[in-house]
Amino acid sequence: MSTFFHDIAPIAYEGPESTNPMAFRHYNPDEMLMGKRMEDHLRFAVAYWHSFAWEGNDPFGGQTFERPWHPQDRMDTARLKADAAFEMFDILGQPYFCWHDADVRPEGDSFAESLKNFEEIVSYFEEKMSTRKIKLLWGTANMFSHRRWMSGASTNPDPDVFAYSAATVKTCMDATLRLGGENYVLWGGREGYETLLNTDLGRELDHMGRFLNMVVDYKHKIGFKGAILVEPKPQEPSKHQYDYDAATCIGFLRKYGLENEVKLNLEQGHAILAGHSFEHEIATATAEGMLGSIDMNRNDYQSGWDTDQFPNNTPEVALCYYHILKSGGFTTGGTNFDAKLRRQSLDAEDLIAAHVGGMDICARGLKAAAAMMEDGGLETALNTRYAGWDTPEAKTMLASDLDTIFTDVHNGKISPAPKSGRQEILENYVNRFV
Ligand code: XUL
Ligand code: CO
Repeated sequence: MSTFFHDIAPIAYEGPESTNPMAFRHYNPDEMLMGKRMEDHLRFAVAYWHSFAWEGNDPFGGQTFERPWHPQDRMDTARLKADAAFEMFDILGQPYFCWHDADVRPEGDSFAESLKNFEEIVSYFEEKMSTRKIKLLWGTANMFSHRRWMSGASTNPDPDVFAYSAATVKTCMDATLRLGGENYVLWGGREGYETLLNTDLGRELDHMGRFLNMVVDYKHKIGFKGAILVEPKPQEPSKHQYDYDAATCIGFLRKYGLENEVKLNLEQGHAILAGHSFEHEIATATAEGMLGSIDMNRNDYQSGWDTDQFPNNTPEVALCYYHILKSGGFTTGGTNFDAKLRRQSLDAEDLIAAHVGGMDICARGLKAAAAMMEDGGLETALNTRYAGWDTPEAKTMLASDLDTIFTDVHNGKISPAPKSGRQEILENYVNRFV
């Protein structure tokens, strides 16, 4: 049995005055907000890949972490890794976790051997989950790390890779169903291109649409009741990713008839890479009823790449949860920490502290968001700003035509009077809560 975190006790809520770095100061699972437990609002998940599979490498250097489960190419170390993961889940007490197939099992010499390894670990998870409350938020397939995926998965110019991708996703959906997962995620790792000189963009998009339809058909075939989610990201690893942002994904889903079957898993860092704020992405998805889940992290604002840091900015997080609460909150989705330590943060304690801090920041943001919802100040300001549209005249105008509108404007019946957007007043309002 792993004792990777041997001297770290389960993290308890001690309240905002606590100075204990290994305690929650805001995350209090049973605290009621807007009639619902905090744990049920946030639905935290730990990401297996960043916390247990990533070894600390960056483009300039290799592994910095030395864990007892390294190297990760054997089944005994895969089990040790699972032991450490569940040990951390027990310490944090978060309700969910997430994985890619490649995070949890060693790659075999053949598809069949990789699958055998995977199924053995899924059984090991099943055993561990049977004595705990921890659940699977989502499973997904890593179709971007191995060299076979270098030109994409479902968008690969080689039909054999499309087939390998389809078979891989089938196995990951089966495992997600087996573990009672509440969602299945597809992030288009290398579904994009480097240069149009060698890329038939239209054909690749059609293949991706067909692939996603196969995924949805299979979901219904096996009776998976969870949600299928796609995760937008504008670049990295491909220079041009097809799932650029929420709006691009929504357009794609509509084109391929999937708008009622697939929702979005939105990630803070990906929003930043796309030149958006996280709340923009969330509001875009909720406006279409397509918000599924979120990957919570933070990108460095200077670096310009996907730094996947743990969240540490309460005002940003508060606005994200404000839009989530406004849309009615999560259903199958939750808050997955798609976040990794800095590569100098070597210790087991760093891994726990990172999650404790992230969970606390999200709890603080949620409390601020719930307070703003209950106060209703932003909603009142919004209603006031758009009040003109509630008048019978505006409704009639909207249902009329250019000629009629022209007449009313031309004869002076309609004459716009500019009004303040009150941005600073609203920013000051938000600052009262965060
Ligand atoms: C990559 C990313 C992935 C997905 C799952 O940037 O966010 O970890 O969340 O494949
Ligand atoms: Co992600």
